[in-house]
Amino acid sequence: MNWKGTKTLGFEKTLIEKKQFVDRFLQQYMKRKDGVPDIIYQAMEYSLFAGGKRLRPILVMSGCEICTADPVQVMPLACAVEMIHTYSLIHDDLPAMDDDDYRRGKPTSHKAFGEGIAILAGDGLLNYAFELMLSITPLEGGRLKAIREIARASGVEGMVGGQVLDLESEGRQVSMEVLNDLHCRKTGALICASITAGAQAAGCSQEEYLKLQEFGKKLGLAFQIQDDILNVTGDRKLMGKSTGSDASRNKSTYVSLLGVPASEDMVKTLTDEAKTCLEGFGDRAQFLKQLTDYLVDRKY
Ligand code: GRG
Repeated sequence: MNWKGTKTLGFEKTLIEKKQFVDRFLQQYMKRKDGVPDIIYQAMEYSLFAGGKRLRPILVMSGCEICTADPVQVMPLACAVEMIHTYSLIHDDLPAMDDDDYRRGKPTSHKAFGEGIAILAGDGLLNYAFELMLSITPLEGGRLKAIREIARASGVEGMVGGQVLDLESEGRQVSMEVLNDLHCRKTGALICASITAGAQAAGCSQEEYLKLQEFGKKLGLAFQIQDDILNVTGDRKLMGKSTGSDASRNKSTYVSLLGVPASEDMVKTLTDEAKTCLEGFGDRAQFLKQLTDYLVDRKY
C-alpha cells in the first residue's frame, strides 16, 4: 500500500485518509493464525476496531513525514502503538481499575467477553505489538531507538506508572504538580513517544528529536486536560461513555482543581506553545499544527 502524501489534500480529507490507511494496515496485521483459539482474536478485534480515532498511529506517521521520510515504513510501529493503546483501554475499563461498562458507545471488553478473556485480549495485543515492531527489516539504528522509546513510554516510567499514580490518587485531593506528573505519564508519554518514534525511525537529527519531544509533551498534556473538560461539558452519548466520571469516582482532575475556564486557558496556552515548537520545520509542520487545533476542538 502506498501513502499518497499530505500536501495534495485538505486537512479533514488527509485525516480521514490517514485513518483509513491505518485501518487497512491493522486489518492486514491482524490475520488469524491456525490453531489459536478463535475467541481471543474476536476479543482483540472487537476493541481494536471499535471506532478509535487512531490519533497515535497518525502521530507516528506524522513524525516520520515531518522528517521527510515515507510513512509506509513506520506502519508496523504506528499499528503497534494503536494495539498498545487499545490494550491499555481494555485493562483500564476492568472492575479492578476504572470499572466502566461502555467505551466508544459499546459494552467494554469484559462486559462483552468476561474478565478473563478481556485481560488476555489486552495481553495479546501488547505482546503482538512488540512482535510486529520487531518484525521490521532491517531492524537497526533509528528503528531500534523508536521501539525502545515506545516500550519505555508504555511501561513503568510512562503509562503503567501513570496508571499506578492514578489508582493511588483515588479518593484524595492531589496537588497540581502530582496531577501533571500523573497525566504526563499515563496519557502524555505514549502520545509523545508516537511522534518521536516516527521521527527516530525516519532518522531525525537530535535537534529535530528534541523539538518534537517538546511538542509531544505539550500536546499530550493539552489532550488530557481537554479530556477532563469534555468529561464535564461534553455530550456523554456522543463520547460513548457510561455515566461514571473521574469526578464521581472522587479523583482530582484539572477541572476539579482549576475550574473549566482556567482549564480551557491552560489548553490554549499549551497548544500555542506546542505549535511554536514546530516553527523550525516550516511548511512540513502544517498538518501537525492543524491536528493540534483539531484535537483540542474535538467533541469526543
Ligand atoms: C491499564 C496500564 C494501563 C493503563 C491505562 C491510557 C490509560 C492508562 C487509561 C485511559 C484513561 C483515559 C480515558 C484517559 C483520558 C485520555 C485518553 C487516553 C483518552 C482515550 O484516548 P483517545 O481519545 O481514544 O485517543 P480513542 O477511543 O479515540 O482511541
